[in-house]
Amino acid sequence: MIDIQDRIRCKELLSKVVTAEEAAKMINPNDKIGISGFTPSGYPKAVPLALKDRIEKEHFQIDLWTGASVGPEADQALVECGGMNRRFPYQTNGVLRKAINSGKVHYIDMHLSHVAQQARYGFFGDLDVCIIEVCAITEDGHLVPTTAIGNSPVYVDQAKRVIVEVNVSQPVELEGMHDIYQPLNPPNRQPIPIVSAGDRIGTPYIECDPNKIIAIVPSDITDKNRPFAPIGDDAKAMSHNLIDFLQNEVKHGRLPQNLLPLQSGVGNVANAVISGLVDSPYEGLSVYSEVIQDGMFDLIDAGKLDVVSGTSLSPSPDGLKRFYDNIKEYREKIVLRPQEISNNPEVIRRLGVIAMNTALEMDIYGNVNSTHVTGTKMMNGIGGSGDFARNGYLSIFFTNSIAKEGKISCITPFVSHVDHSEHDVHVYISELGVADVRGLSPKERARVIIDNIVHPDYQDELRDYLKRAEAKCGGSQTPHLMDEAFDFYTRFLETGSMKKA
Ligand code: 0RQ
Repeated sequence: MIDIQDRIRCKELLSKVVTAEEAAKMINPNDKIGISGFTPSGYPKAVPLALKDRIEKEHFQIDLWTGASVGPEADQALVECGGMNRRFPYQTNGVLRKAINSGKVHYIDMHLSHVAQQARYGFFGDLDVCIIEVCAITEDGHLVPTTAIGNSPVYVDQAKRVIVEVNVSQPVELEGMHDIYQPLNPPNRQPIPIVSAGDRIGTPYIECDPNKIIAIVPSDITDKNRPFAPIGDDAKAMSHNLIDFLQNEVKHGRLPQNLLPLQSGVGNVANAVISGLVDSPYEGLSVYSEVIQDGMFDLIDAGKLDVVSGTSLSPSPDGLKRFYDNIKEYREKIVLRPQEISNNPEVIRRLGVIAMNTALEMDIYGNVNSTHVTGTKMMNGIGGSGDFARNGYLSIFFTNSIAKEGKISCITPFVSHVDHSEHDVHVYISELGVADVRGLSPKERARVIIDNIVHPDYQDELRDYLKRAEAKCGGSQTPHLMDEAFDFYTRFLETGSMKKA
């Protein structure tokens, strides 16, 4: 058995050490289970795998609440055995995605900052079990998380029973990186006292009543982080466009020389854009975000980034190795927080965060779809993009002008699903240019968007749509041809391409 004795510093808890199989037996059919983990990091692995084995024999289902996406040991294994009934608030697993889009799993796609408060208020019913991955248990029985915090504090607090996975693949040097703070419920809530990105306001552990801990399970299964795609020319072009835009803001005094705290979303584009800042003139940068990806390590190594606040470390496998190898240096600059604090609207607005997220597609008036492929199929989820986009000092969305070798225009007349409305976004950036729509009316916005970020193959059709919509609707605020607004999608579904024959 894996030796975890040194990591359990509260010696009376040693008697609770059991195998993953024994812990999985303590879970009941139909239980609501809240787990640690945010982007495939910091999630429990041994117990979900043992639970899958049990479900294969006994055939029952559970509901799974997380921080954000978790790895295949939970999001894939529990789907493949037919054990997952309900899942929220965010996922990125291909097998789970398929199950959601074929009606086999109920998926609730939520703003990530909302989950803790709603769980605390009982919006989703009572939480039966929390399974949390830790790197150590303190002398008082408190829990030291690993590479992600997510919703762990509230799940530990709310669950009737707590199962702890002590993972020896996670270094004990993680201790001290976390900053746990839980707001009180209204009307007793106080201002969250974070006034700069690196402020520490809480404890380095999650408080837990040792009597609630029913099992402690040793594990050495590693986080299943995913590699990023190589940084392509389009992502490089978006990054250059961003830097040009930011330089102009600094020149006009709308941003300080070291900018304001940066937030960057998930995925290849977001990672590439952050990496691109290594070649920018900025120094003394700070990050107030949720995920910490490889690009942030690049910026730290280049001496350009002073502090990074997030709720999870979500690097590629190479990036994780780089972090572990240099943990002593990186930990000085990184603060990990619960997601209700990393994504908190009050703090984001106070700090003046520059919010940078990625769209699947958007429309000529600036509404953004981040989640639904051609309006119906769930991709990942809104994640924290709404928390940051709505509350940022500057809200920027990136999109490629086209997808699927040009068969899809990522800018259409009327977006097929709205996650971020025209009211939430200030600037749109594609590989072709920047559409800065601050202070513009919808018709002005549409022209700036079509002229600057739409692919030439689709510009004429969108210009023609706008012209005819304006003619038909007179001077109306937001002209549309309702019978044609979704033609791009019907054409794509019928012919496999949005291009006119
Ligand atoms: O498809 O995977 O088959 O190649 O979408 O596209 O260009 O690789 O972009 O990895 O940056 O992901 C919006 C999904 C972008 C992500 C999204 C296809 C494209 C490709 C991926 P393939 P790229 P990225 C806080 C922030 C929501 C959550 C969020 C996301 C695949 O950024 O999930 O922002 N965001 N959280 O071909 C059909 C279109 C398309 C399209 C691209 N218009 N129609 N398919 N694709 N445009 C973090 C958290 O909350 C944790």
